[in-house]
Amino acid sequence: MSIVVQHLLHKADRCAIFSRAMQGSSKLLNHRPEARMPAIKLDGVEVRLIRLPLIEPFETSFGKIDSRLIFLLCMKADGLQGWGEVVAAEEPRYSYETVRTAFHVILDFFCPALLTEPIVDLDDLAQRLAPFRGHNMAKAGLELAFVDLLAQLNQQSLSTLIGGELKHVGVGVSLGIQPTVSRLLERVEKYLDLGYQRIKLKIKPGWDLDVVAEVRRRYPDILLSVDANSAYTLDDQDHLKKLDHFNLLMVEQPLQNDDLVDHAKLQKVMKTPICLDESIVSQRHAETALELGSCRIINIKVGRVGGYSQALGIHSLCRSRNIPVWCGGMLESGIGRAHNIALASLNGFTLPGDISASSRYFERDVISPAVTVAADGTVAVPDSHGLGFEVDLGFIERCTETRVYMAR
Ligand code: OSB
Ligand code: MG
Repeated sequence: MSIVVQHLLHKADRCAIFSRAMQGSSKLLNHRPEARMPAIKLDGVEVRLIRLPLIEPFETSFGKIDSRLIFLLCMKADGLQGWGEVVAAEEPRYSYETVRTAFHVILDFFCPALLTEPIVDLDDLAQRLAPFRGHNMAKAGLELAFVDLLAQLNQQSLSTLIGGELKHVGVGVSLGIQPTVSRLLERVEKYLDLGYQRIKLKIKPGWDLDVVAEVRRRYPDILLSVDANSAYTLDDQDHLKKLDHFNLLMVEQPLQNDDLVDHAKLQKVMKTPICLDESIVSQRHAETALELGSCRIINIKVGRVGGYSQALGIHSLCRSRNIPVWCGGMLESGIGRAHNIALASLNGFTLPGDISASSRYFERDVISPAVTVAADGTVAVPDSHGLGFEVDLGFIERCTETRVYMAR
């Protein structure tokens, strides 16, 4: 096993993460199920960190960001390159994972577990990462890259490979907290004019009922939802119940990020469907949430749940229980977004996803063509092999702050 680290843009604070020598692969991880098809022997995995400025700052109940440090993964095998993205942020606010924790676990543990022996299928990959607790976003990045490889090897689109049937997916926009209500109303108008099917407003204490009332007054009939990113507790239930006046499609993650029980209590007293985001980190959590009645809708993010293997399971579970699901977003680059589009093409994704046009996030995207939203608020599901978009390597190369290549 060899590793090459390149610091392209030197900064003192970035060096710490490279200071440790690579560990050898663990003997515990060599379990492999019976081969059913030719296994894929990875030549290596490349990690790149690239910084993309956001077109406008994005503010939620946990803070404001004006750029994304995008974590790209490229798996190489059989002369092909499979691309994935780790959606972790720089700070552990939405989740405990960060770009640095993902970098650490991928290079020190996950890659060694995958490079030692050929990978039979997605299940095999998931099984080899399963002994490592948590770090779902890091695991998902590898699953995405692997699924892109599989799709190319099978000469299928990502959507076809995972069983997607929709040719166009409905999309909405997630609008951050704005400096003023009038700024927010401008944003709402802009995205409605562009055709987006649903508007989601980020809320927090002090930016909630009045703001939602104003948007609803201006737009009595639009699909409107709110996302609190865990900014309240059950003590706020009387306040949260007032959201029932606004005919919202859902209220997303009102309570603590790791809670299921209080959400069930809240759902009992609220008419508006609760949608869980942060609280659903695996299929098991989804099963428990449905059992307890913690929500009536689930937002599926491949990153949050650890990749396609869990996301597909949650989708099937929800379909069998008539629970609508939709595809969440993490301000991904086009690579992560291409995977989101594929996921959202599954039949159970009946509500518009947080899948916006590339131009909603970045001046320039890492794929071409850029993702666009049609006037009817849909994004076309590509049918060419793999991601369905060209990866713009020249642009990626120019934006790369750190590149690491780990070879078998
Ligand atoms: O809670 O859905 C969320 C972005 C980063 C972290 C959490 C969330 C979000 C969004 C943005 O709402 C969705 C998008 O990518 O457009
Ligand atoms: Mg959310």
